[in-house]
Amino acid sequence: MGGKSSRHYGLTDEKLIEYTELTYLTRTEILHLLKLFVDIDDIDIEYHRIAFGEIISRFPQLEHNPFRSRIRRVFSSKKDDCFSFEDLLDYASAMSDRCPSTVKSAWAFKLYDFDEDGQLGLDDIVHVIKALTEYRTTTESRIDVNQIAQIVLDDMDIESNSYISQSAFKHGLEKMPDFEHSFTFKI
Ligand SMILES: [Ca+2]
Repeated sequence: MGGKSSRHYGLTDEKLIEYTELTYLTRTEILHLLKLFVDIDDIDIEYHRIAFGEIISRFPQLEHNPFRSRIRRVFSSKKDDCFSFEDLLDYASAMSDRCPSTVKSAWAFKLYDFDEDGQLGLDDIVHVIKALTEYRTTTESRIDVNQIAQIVLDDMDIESNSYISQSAFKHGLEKMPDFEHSFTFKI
């Protein structure tokens, strides 16, 4: 090709501009992610995929994320435990502090839907609480997770069908000031 178009680790200027338009990330952030994503020359950035374990080693801020196994699953476009560069951008964009809370809550809903049936039920909430309490290590040693999950569900089950709907979930998150802070990925 050659020509005037400059390339950044295999990414054309046009593609870079497209990514700034399609994500909540700045050009600088995208280039920083690209630099960490690319390990060798001459890869095809559009098709190159990196094992999630390798992603964690390059982005250690993910290592202690209690939802890392769900992130690996939900943001992997091929569900193969690997990330393409665009998968990484999708994740970083969702976690950006410029990402609106409606978009964040939609991603959070997917992350918390452990059994992937498109709804948040009691089992999902149990998983969420377990993930969050693992994160906090030593507080009350014996908490009845099922009981807490049931209370959360009862509180947010607006349609009385034993599930938390997308809109009730979004509404519930708005009442949690910590949510947006915890749902971030500092680049
Ligand atoms: Ca579910």
